[in-house]
Amino acid sequence: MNVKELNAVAKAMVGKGKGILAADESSPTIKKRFDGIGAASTEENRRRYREMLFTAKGAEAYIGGVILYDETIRQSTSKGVPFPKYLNDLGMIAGIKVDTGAKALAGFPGELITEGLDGLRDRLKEYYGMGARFAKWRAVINIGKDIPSEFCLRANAHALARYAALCQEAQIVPIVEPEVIMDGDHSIGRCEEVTAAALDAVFAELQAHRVALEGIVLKPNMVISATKAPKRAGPEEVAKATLRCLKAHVPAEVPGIAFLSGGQTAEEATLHLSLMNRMGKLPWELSFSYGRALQAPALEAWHGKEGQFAAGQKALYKRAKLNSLAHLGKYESAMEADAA
Ligand code: 5MM
Repeated sequence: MNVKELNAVAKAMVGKGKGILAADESSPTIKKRFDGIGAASTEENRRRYREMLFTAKGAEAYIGGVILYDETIRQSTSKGVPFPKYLNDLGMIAGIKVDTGAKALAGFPGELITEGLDGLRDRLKEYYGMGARFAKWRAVINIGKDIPSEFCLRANAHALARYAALCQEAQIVPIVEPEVIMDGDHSIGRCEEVTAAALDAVFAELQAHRVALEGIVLKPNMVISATKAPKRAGPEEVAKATLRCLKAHVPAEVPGIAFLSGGQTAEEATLHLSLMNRMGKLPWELSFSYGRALQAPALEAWHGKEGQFAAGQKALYKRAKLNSLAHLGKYESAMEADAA
C-alpha cells in the first residue's frame, strides 16, 4: 500500500471547490427514480441517463470524483469511450460502489447490516484494472425506539473497516459511509448522539484494522432533525451541530469529509454545506458526495426525453457549480435564480 498516493487521490476527489457525484444507484433504486418520472428502467435508458450526467459540459471544474455502479462502470459513451476512461481523462476520478446492500441484521429487529465482503479482494482488483481509484461502502443506521443498538453500530463499523483495509491493499481509496437515516420523528439532538456513537465505532474499527486515515474519505450524514420531527432545526443550527459533532469525533488525519444529502432538498444540502465552510478553519476539506441533491433537478428536467437531454445537463451543471461554491463557503440562496 502506498499511503502517499492514496492521500493524493483522496485530496483530488475533494480538493478546493470540488466534490463527488454519487451516481451509484443499484438497479432497484434507479428503477424507483425512473418510475418517479415515468421512464422505463432499461439498460439503454440507464446508460443514456448516466451519459447525460457525465458529459455535462463544464461540470468537471466542480466534480472531482464520480461513484459508479457495477453496470455503469462497464458501459460507454455513445461514441464508445468507456465511462471510467471518459471521466478519468477529464479529471473526474472514477469510483465504484462495492457493497451489495443493507440487509436485515438477524436477531435485531429494525436494524441493518451491509453485505459485500465475500470475494471483495478479487472484485477490487478487477475494478482497479477498469480504472477505478476509489470505492464506496454504505452502512445504514436507523434511529427508532431503542435502536440503534451498540451491537449494530459495532457490526457495521467492523464491516466498513474490513472493506476499507481491502481497498487500501488494492491501492483504492475507500469512501467510508456510515449513514444515520433521517426518517422518523427524532430530534436533532438524538441525531447528534447517534452520529457521534456511529463515528466513534467506525474510527475504533478503522484503527484496529490498521487502515491509514490519510487514505480515506469519510461520507457522513449531517446532524439534522428527522423528516417528521415536531420542531425541525434551522440551517444555522444544523451547521453548528454537525461541525461540533465532526470536530469531536473525526480525527484530523482524515483528508476529506464529503456529506451525503440523505433526503434533504437540493437547496438545503447546498446551504448547509456553505454555512459550515464559513464557520472558520477546519482540519479536513468539507465537501459533498450527493446523490439526490445533485441529480434530482437533472432527472426532473430530463424526464426520460431525448429532447430534454441538454436541459438535464444544465440542471446538473447548476447544482455542481453551486455546491462547489458551498465547498468554498461562498454560496448564497439568492444565487439559485441566476446560476444556470
Ligand atoms: C446514489 O445512491 C446511492 C446508492 O443507493 P442504493 O445502494 O440504495 O441503490 C447511495 O448510497 C448514495 O451514494 C448515498 O446515500 C448518498 O446519496 P444521497 O442521495 O443521500 O445524497
